[in-house]
Amino acid sequence: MPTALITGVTGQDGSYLAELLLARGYEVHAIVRREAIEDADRRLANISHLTKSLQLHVASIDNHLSVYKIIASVVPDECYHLAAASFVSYSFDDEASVLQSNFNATHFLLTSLKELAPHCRFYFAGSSEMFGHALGTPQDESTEFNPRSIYGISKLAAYHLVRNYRQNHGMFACAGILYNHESPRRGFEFVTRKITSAVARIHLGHATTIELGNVEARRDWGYAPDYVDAMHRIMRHDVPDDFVIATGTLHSVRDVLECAFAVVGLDYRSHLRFNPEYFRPDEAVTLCGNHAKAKRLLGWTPTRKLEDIVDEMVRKDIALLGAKE
Ligand code: F7E
Repeated sequence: MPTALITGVTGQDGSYLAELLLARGYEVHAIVRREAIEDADRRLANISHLTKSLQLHVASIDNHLSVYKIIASVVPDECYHLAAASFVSYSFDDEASVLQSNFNATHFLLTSLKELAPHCRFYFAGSSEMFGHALGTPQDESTEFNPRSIYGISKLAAYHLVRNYRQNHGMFACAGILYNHESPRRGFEFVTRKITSAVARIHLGHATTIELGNVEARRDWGYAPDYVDAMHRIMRHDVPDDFVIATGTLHSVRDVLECAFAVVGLDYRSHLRFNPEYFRPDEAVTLCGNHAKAKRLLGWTPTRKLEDIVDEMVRKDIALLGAKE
């Protein structure tokens, strides 16, 4: 039975990945923070149905010694590094912590694996934000990186580290360059979930409005379970390599609003308020990915349209809120 180690298991992607690996016969270990264990109802919600099947290790991946000890005891065959400060902010307040957690943790994992489990395959969760002010569209694996946010810079720095471990240390280290991907397990701070949870509140009479930033902003939105499947395909490919995972289709935040409110028969225009606090000034360039390489070499294609993803999210949010009433 192969052994996998996941960081970021409590998040959207980590929880779907844990399900996928368990279903495929893996022994699955995961690193979780003490704070998550102490606030299990809220912070382990995405994996509450899996906790009996998972082997959880309580530690912070910001601590090199903790990471080293866990790798020494698990000796994984595959390591999926999904944990990250993942909210894209253009404020300078949290620069140090974003840089630190996104770069250092990747380094601690790679260096420990190199010493203790050099056979282990390593997956790094790269992001379309690494393309930033992209120099071409749609972007593919040969597009030059030009990050515009500290998040993008931190991911790009860690990505270069991953490539270095592959090229200079011979490790099976690879990266998925993932575009936005959504599901009912998405964090509430991201725009799709912010919208679908607001629709649920409005529908059930708990709220009347939603405040957003730029509703003309466009994104290449896919379905999180598809993207997790891509991660596994990347890891099972013959050679370590990097892949763009995207749908190649753009939609605006306004499209998401329209789809989400339509599920409950409402017109978003009666409920939308603009709040400049959520407006990101530096978004002139729209990112759209070309997944041709993943299709050709991994047989991967996206399976869901945005309207179906949003429909599932709204219905789940209504059920969740309804159950609390
Ligand atoms: O923003 C616009 C906002 O926060 C999407 C992460 O997974 O994908 C994600 O990052 C768009 C942006 O995701 C609001 O300006 C308008 O254009 O859902 P988001 P993101 O920043 O694209 C990338 C690929 C990652 O790697 C990240 O980890 O929506 N927008 N009004 C708003 N966004 C938010 N959050 N809130 C608003 O009120």
